[in-house]
Amino acid sequence: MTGWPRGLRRRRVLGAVAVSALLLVLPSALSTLGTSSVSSRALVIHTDSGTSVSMSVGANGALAFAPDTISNVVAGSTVTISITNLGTLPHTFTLSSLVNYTLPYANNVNLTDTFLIQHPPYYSINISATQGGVTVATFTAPSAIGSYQFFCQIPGHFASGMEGFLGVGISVSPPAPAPGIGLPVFIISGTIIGLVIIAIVLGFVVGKREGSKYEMPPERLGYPETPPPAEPPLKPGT
Ligand SMILES: [Cu+2]
Repeated sequence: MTGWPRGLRRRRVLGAVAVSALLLVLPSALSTLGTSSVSSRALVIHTDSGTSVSMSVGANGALAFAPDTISNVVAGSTVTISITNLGTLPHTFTLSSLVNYTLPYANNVNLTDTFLIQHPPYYSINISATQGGVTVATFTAPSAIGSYQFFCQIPGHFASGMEGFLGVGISVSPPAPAPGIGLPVFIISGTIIGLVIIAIVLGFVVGKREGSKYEMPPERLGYPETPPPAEPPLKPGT
């Protein structure tokens, strides 16, 4: 290395910093993309006669309820949930009978079945698989104050994050993201994309460096101008 002009060297360092920052941010950005397909919206309305909720499932193909939280339901009041299926898969809205208990995610896709045999649901309804179909669930809210988990009973759906919480007399927070395959897949794909970017950048830098040996005019690199090649001697008679 025969000394790079300062400006060029600074640009290379800045480029390396930018690529490193991208590599750090990319996997988490991609994993955010993967998990934020359905956001919770304020569609819970409380009136004297109870709580009414407009909910959708299967938005953008996601296995999720939107919203996935129903807060501040009055104990013993009537809850009416209108569930629109935006996809074409069958689902269930199944409300746990256990107060302040969160069924954890597990790799066993039949986990909810096992759980529900031991703890029959407080309420459960099949959601029509017809795209655009609306299923109306009406039930009386539990009498005990606290958080009640609801989920989809179709095998694999709960494990993919199809769940939420109903708060009786309290405000509830959305469930933790499902571990699923989403995060590892996005970390792996993010890493591959990062490696490809490194390869492209390295190829560009090395190529430029090799090319500069032959193509970059010395005066542009700030070197003293080399004398022009000696002209061939004039042939006699011209
Ligand atoms: Cu489902």
